[in-house]
Amino acid sequence: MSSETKPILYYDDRSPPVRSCLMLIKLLDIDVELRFVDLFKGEQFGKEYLALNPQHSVPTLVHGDLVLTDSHVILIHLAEKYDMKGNLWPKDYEKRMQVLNRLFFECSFLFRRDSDFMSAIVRQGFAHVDVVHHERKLTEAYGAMESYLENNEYMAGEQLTLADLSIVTTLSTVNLMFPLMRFPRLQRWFTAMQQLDAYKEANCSGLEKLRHTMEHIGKFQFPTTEAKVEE
Ligand SMILES: N[C@@H](CCC(=O)N[C@@H](CS)C(=O)NCC(=O)O)C(=O)O
Repeated sequence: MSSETKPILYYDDRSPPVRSCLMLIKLLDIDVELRFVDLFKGEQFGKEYLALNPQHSVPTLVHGDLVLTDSHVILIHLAEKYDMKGNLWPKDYEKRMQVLNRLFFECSFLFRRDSDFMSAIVRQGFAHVDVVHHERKLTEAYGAMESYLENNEYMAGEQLTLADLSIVTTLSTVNLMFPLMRFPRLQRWFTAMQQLDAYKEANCSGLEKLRHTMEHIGKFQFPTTEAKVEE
């Protein structure tokens, strides 16, 4: 693998894991070629894409001979290559493990629950979705994040890391439906994240597109919009 080769990111920016990668690319000003894969047209099932990523998901990053098919690994790889100061992916072992712990939380707990909810809306239409069930699952995840912030400014310590980028895009998606009122530390952290240029430039438009798509397919309206969140 040559790190001089330009990375290629296969993306659909309605996807929260994609938006985390886009935020990092903005933050580190990485020169990346972007190739759109329209999830709602089923382009992830195309033969060529499946050969690259049999999980038929976005994001996928191709960097030289390396093919990475999970946003968390992509974040780590790009930080290893381009975050020379080690701010977002700390050089200190314990701090790094803390970041990794939160990335796994996002992957296996928060995103999974968000994805279960969104998939239910797409499959069944909103009118048939057990919203109370999903609200319980997702507010439990809010509670976990509220405790992560008990002694820390950010999700994995006192500085912005990959953990915050990974979590915030999914959180912003869940927040379209379930507000953060009962979670003051999480609300404060989210408001701070919304001020980042990388958030404004790499999360807002994909989030808005997702909202439109979900409302159209699910035949309903989310109670919250990003504009309302920022008030
Ligand atoms: N753990 C993966 C999850 C990726 C994922 O599930 N992406 C969804 C969009 S949010 C997707 O591509 N779904 C299309 C499909 O499964 O066919 C990551 O973080 O990259």
